[in-house]
Amino acid sequence: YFSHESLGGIELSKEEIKTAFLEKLFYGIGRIPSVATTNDFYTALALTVRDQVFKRYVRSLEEYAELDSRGIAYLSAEYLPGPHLGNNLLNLEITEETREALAELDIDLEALLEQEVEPGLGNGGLGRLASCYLDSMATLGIPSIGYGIRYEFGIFNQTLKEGWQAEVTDKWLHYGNPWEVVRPEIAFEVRFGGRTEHGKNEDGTLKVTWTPDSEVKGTAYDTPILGYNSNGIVMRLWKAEAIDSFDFSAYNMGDYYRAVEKKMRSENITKVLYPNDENLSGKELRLKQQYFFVCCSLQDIIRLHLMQGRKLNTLSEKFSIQLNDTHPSIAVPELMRLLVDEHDMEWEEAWHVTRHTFAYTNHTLLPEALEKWSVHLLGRLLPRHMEIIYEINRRFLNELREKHYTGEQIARMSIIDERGEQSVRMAHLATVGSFKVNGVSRLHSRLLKSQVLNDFADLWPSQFTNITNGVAHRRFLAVSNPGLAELISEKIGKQWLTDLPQLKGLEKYADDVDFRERWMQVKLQNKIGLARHIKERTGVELDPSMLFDVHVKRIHEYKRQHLKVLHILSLYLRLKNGKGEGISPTAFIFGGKAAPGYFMAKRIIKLITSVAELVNNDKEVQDRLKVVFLPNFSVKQAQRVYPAADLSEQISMAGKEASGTGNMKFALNGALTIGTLDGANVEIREEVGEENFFLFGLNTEEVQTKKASGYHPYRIYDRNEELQEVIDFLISGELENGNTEIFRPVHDNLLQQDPYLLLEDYQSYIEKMEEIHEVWRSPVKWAKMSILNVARMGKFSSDRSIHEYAEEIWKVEPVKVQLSK
Ligand code: 26W
Repeated sequence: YFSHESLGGIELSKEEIKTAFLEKLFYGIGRIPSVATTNDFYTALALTVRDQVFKRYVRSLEEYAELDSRGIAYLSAEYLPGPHLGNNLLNLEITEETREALAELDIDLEALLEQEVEPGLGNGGLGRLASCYLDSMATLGIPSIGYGIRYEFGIFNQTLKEGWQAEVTDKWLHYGNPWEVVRPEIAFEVRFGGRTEHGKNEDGTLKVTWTPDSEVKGTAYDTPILGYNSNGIVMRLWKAEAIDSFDFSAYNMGDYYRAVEKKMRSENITKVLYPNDENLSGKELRLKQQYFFVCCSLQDIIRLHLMQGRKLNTLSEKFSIQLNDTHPSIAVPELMRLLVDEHDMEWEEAWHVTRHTFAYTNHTLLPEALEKWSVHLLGRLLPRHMEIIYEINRRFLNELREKHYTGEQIARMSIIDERGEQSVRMAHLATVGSFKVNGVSRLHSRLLKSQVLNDFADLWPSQFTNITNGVAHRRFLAVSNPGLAELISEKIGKQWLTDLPQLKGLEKYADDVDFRERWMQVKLQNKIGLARHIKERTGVELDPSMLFDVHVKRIHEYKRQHLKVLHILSLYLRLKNGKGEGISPTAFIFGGKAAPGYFMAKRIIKLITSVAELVNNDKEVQDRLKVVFLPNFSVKQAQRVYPAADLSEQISMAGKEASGTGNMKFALNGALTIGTLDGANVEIREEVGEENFFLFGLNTEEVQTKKASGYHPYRIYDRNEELQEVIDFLISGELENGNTEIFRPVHDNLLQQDPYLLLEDYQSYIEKMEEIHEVWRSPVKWAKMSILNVARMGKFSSDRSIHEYAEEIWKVEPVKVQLSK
């Protein structure tokens, strides 16, 4: 079954899969079927599939090396790959053969898929986007490596305790990880602290030596990422370890325990992912993580470059390095250090190389999420880098002075923020050190240019561009919604798997009665599946014929989960007051994690679970409203949720959500959207047609005008009776056994500041929801809108995004590997 002919072109028969699987079970993990556990079976299958994945990956590597092609390094502190097995089966096109092979052994493929623990190496949108991009880079044949951190503990597992979020550590490696291979020979040293000395070389040129006070080693762990019926690339994650000399040095052995302690301290660097998706001020370990993975990655890139027999001054001709937000932006001074200090390049030449190598993607406009590191901390941890940053800044500010910038402008644009404690503005560093800067949706890129980085956009207009985000539609439609995928392929063929705009071909079936019925039948089956899952996890029983109204994403005030809560309470009170005629039976489904230290976000989770308790236990509203908070939202959960959603909630305050990608996954699975003109919602609405999108609320300009002219939430409350009732209800005690204080912080925040304009947008939201409930009562209309949404989502594949990065930013040609070679 490993015949050489099958190298590349993989056509595995059911029999071959069965044989390979049994051999892996026996020789790979020492088990026979009669005593094997589900995890044994899962691991054996994963290993079987991994062999095939490696064949393709090795084949691609050969091809890339032979062609000496331009390559891309994607630097991201976060990845959320989701479960690998199902996606790899799809990419190898052996899902059905595998299912049958296992069935003959009395093993259910679904149970094995369920067994996989996903690597939760990210917080949310940014990490998932990185993984979607690796999928598309592999599929398109872009020679690339995704570099990151192999956190031992990923994002915490969320459980609920009396309705509050509780965090449990994520031991994702406990059962082993069959998808990765360690590369002990690919390891680099990373240094911290100490001091620098400025001396002279023999030829009189300046020579800086950095004497660190600690060192660690980063070792590569590789996970191959396969494209659909095509190439493979690698996700290379670094794990921190003690450097070898600790183990051998006689000095340390004399003080054995101190040496071991040091070893343990080294390993701390990659111990845990910070579970924050906003500010993280002053966390030294976080800066260490960032530098650690950047340092290893750049050394690896230079190794690969030199290995091909090239000179370092041609680095930018052979590599583009994409910075996923500012998290890896310490790469700018690090590359300068490597070139100037370690490879004796002149500053000007090194700067030319650096500035032609990096490109920077910004993912947020929120001021609290823009990274800043205090000069004190950065200077202590990375003294040489601090010097280099000062030098970069000195030269940059001189350039501005030559252009007659005012003192005020210069202070605003400086990489060093001199207000209060001196700090390094990482977005400025990344912008100055890159040849391109992009936002992640049209609106976001416009705001980036006109607000956050406006001075830079004026200075270097052609440096700024937009690449609207996209999603891996194979994972989020083909793998996770097989019913819909099959129905689609039956009508328009399978081309959409690599060419999403082909979905357009579905438009003509929107008026086909039979097709509409089958369409809604698939949705119903998915809802039955999700309802079963929710019953198991939460005990709440949902009637699948209800409208499934879903709000899943990280919990954040700007995302306004609490606006949804206000809506639910308004419906509840209407029903209690006998005014519920217009209400269609609805199941409200929430999911999402809150940063452990984010007080308001955690309070919002408690609010949701309290409302759920109240509503679900009230006989009077029994078959009209249900509310669930599905704990531990993750890629795996997401793959169950999107296919079962009728309505997608994308209700952030306009101007705050950079793009959103959940919005795309919902619409791709036939959910209709209620949303504001924020992030990529704008473009989704443009694509699907305004008549197929439920719009509400202020737009970005209106938000800004409202705020500038003085916003008084109390006045809105004062004039809206129903809103009053809802807001008062928060502190009535009815939500929490007479406890009137528990939701007072939410109540007071809304009445006093309401920074995200919930009260302002409330009425518009409520009215749009009434319209939605009316449309829901017309299944024909709903089905048509749903079909048209899917048919018009072609733009939002990450294949399109990556194609744009390749053409506009990276200037890299795809290399399609011949599978049948
Ligand atoms: C400092 C800690 C930290 C960690 C992560 C700060 C900020 C982040 C990210 C910027 C949070 C994030 O995931 N941003 C999301 O990125 C997505 C991909 O571009 C966008 O679709 C979302 O709108 C954006 O919120």
